[in-house]
Amino acid sequence: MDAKALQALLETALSAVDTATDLASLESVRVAYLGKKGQLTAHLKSLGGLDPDARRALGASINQVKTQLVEALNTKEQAFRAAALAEALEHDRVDVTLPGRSAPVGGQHPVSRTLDRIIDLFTRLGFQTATGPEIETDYYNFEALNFPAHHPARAMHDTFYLPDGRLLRTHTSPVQIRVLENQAPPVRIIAPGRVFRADSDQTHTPQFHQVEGLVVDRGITFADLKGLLSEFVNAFFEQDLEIRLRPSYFPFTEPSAEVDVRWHDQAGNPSGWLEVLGCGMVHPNVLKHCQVDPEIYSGYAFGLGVERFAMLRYQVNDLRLFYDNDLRFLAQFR
Ligand code: 2NL
Repeated sequence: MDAKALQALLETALSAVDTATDLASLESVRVAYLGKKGQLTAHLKSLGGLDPDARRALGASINQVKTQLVEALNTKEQAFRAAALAEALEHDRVDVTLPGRSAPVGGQHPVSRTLDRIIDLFTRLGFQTATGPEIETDYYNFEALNFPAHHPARAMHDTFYLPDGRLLRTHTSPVQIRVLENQAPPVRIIAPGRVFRADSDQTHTPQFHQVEGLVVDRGITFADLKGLLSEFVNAFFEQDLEIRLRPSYFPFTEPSAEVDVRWHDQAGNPSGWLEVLGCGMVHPNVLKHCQVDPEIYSGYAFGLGVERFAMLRYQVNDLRLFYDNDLRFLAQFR
């Protein structure tokens, strides 16, 4: 290949660039000359067979041609891109009158709604809300609540223990113990919160929510307790419900009782008793642990499971639905 032939090749290539009509045809020109099997590439490969002087001279010329061609290709490409942009700016339009696409709206979880509702009702009944740590010591979760050291009631609680001997609270009673230690009666509080028990089946999840209540003052009686619970149950279920207190046992109350409400079927006929709460008069040993004199003060306490109240209010028949986080379930509570 001589200089003349090289010049002819350059001219043919440049005119091909010139006549390219779009980016695709421009790309085929680039491939035809500069691709792996392109014409210019072939010439560069053939240099190997020449003697050094000829190789140097022809190599320089080919590279010069290559540079010119690349420059022409780039200029043309930029022109095509600029034209495409100008065209798009000219003809593409955004219809600002189109309605927007709405983002999906979330809702409050049914357990949170129920918890808020319970707190709201007790607030109206004159209760302050107290909170405390989810990790507790044996003293606040058991000892101060009159669980004897090796009492089987501790085992009943299926406690999660930490390696250092602390534990995940099995009820929110420790919150109330802390308040009673720090605040002289009258005390009128609820303690809502997360609690933990190593128990899992259709009716138990290892983590659930509880609201406990505590009232300590001079002259507090079991009748005060029953009256309060009756008010609360009627307010929560928005109907006049009959309640029944059935004798029970908790280490921290004496006497202790389970609270049943007379439930009604769809037709409004009574369909039996349903247990909804546990309660009792605060055990004198619990008051003593908090430096409260049981000769002067008395108190009542109660505890309820928030998930249970949520199931009754929203007619949910499986506790686990609350924690599957299936949006088809949750969307029903917006
Ligand atoms: C239940 C029973 C109950 C209490 C909780 C309590 C707290 C203190 C002192 C005495 Cl600081 N008692 N709490 C009393 C009776 C029952 O809960 O079945 N809960 C779901």
